[in-house]
Amino acid sequence: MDYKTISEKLEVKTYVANILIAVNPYYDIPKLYGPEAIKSYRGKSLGTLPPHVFAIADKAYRDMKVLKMSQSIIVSGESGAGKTENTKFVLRYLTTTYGSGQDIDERIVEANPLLEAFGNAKTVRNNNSSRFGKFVEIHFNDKNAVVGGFVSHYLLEKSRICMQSNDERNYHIFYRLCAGASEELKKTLHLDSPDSFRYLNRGCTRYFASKDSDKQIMQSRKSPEHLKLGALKDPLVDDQGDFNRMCVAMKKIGLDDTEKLDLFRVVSGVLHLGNIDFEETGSSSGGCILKNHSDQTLEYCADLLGLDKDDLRVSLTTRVMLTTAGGAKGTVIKVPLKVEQANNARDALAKAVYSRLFDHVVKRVNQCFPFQASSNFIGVLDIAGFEYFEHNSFEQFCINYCNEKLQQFFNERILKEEQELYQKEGLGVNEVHYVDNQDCIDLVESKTVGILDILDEENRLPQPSDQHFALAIHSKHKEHFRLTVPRKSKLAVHRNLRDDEGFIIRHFAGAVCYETTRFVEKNNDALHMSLESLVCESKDKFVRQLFENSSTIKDSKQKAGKLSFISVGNKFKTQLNLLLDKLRSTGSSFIRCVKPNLKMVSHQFEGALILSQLQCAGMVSVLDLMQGGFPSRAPFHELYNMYKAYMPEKLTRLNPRLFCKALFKALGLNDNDFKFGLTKVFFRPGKFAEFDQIMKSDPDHLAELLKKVNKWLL
Ligand code: AOV
Ligand code: MG
Repeated sequence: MDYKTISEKLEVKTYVANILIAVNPYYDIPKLYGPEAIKSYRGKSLGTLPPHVFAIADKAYRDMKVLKMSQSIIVSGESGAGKTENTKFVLRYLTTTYGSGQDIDERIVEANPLLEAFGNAKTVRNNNSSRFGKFVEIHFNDKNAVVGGFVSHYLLEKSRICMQSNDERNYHIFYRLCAGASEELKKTLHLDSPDSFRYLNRGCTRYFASKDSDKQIMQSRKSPEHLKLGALKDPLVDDQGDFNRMCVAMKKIGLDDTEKLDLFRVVSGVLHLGNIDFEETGSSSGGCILKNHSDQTLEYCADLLGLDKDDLRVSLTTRVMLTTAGGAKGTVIKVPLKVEQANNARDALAKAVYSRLFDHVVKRVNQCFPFQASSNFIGVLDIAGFEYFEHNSFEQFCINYCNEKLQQFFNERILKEEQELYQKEGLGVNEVHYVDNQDCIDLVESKTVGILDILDEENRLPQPSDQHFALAIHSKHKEHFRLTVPRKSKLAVHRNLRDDEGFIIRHFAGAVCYETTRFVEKNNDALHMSLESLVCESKDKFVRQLFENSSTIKDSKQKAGKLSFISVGNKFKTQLNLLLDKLRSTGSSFIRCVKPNLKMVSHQFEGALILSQLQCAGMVSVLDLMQGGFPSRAPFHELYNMYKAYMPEKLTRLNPRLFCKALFKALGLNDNDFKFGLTKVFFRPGKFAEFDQIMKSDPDHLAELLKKVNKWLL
């Protein structure tokens, strides 16, 4: 079939084995997801009704109930493919169908608008792109009714807080607050024209990597349209309406006005912080001072974050150092910062405050659906898929490492286990070859020699550098099959990079060239000591709480002078391994989301684009296996137990396997549709549902059929 025919035939969703492939339709189909649809999928076996995310959700629920085991649903796909929307459908389905009928059900659904306000942004790939990963658990009690929820979050993209690429925006909350706040609130928060905020009016700028220096230079690319609209207003996004919807959601999950104001105050504080400008003092000490016009901004920012404005000024323009010279060892002195360093300090503070605020939002959301006793949970993982851009940095490195781990899990679950089962059951199905990616995972996460540890080691050096880090990787892994130098790239943009500017990893989904500029900086979550102590001692209780568990501040005496280090990469590794342990302890289902076109429009299917996504998702190897495989199965004894009650007495003494053989013969099933293993019967795709249908038909009919079994046996 050519692509055109495929796209004409392609419906929104289809299954490969028990994996749902969901194509983003890019238009609302209320009937497909409405209350009627939700009702119709309740309790139905996979395959009885058209493929649907509700069918996967229901399967997870039934598996949880029957197997008494927690379940996970892993939703993957590239940016804009529909992961977040499908995740929301799963949550809505489960809370509507199996909820307790109390506030908790609604709260699990209504937590999303709040999380999205603080963690989503408009990008060129998706107007509502999640810039963090999440695993949402719905917990059930021993009667299998919803009792609560829990959200874990991963890797919020921090660079976006201070800078956005061309045509992209900062987090929604900033624009929503500017557009939706009442006049009074705007006055309290000193919110002026949103275009006047540095952190918001840069969505029309673009970074170009400079060839002759590692520095990135910024070039303004304001389009006339953009100037007219201003950075605040995006024609595709309704900030004011979204603000109101967000406030309703906040209320529903139980946030009171004080808490709401706390959030808005810190958001505004970050905006004002971004507007502080520095200039050289011109003195021999080489330091910098705040530009004249920044005084008012400094005051606003200090006021909103509960800081002393002079302390803030000093902390932004100097750094605490520990002298070792002239016998005065251990004396703390203040070293003036250059303009560029002060800019970095300001941005680092903004990122720290905002990311702590996001942590708080997640924590607060978790408090709104607490649970005491949980028997099992169904977790839904919504995390960015494999990414490959022209320029790839630390963020892509982390995301792709995560996808290697998830791919391994997918392989383990779907391919390895399937193959092993066929062998064990003696089905005689051909062996399927798939690439084991453990070597790639080791390259990233092994102790000492793994890239993450090499990076940490670099961060701990007195003078860490991105170049030294890149060279260290190449020298440690000269012969590694998965790793190579940029020169060997197929693409010219990468071939221009020197060995100390990047590295290429051959991922399961393709080779990606990572540019190591700013890896060292991005791997460090710690603030300069003086900034850290400043916020930790804020007069504002809320701000103080955000920084409560700050590890760096405790041993400040020893660390003064050194830039302390908190590893972003290794924290992610730890989180990820915990997540995988969790996934491995659950039963799993997979939803692979597909983006039909790059224009984000409905009814357009770009075949090559879709195919490459299916390849990246490991679907091709699954198809190979399933083509000759038997995705549904039922143990003989289960079938036997299920129908024992209908059997004449003497037959109940029969061996379950023999009974099943008789049953299938009597039902007149086609021999090609199933296979008998040692302990189970295996069905070709879709055939289990047919069988299930027959068995679930009316009792008289079933009795008729069982009589036939009887006859055949005798
Ligand atoms: P993503 O989560 O996979 O991207 P989303 O779930 O945000 O993608 O989907 C992107 C957009 O596609 C949504 O805002 C909707 O407009 C549309 N869409 C997706 N699924 C459906 C559907 N089932 N029906 C109607 N419209 C849909 V990212 O978070 O960027 O990786 O970081
Ligand atoms: Mg998303």
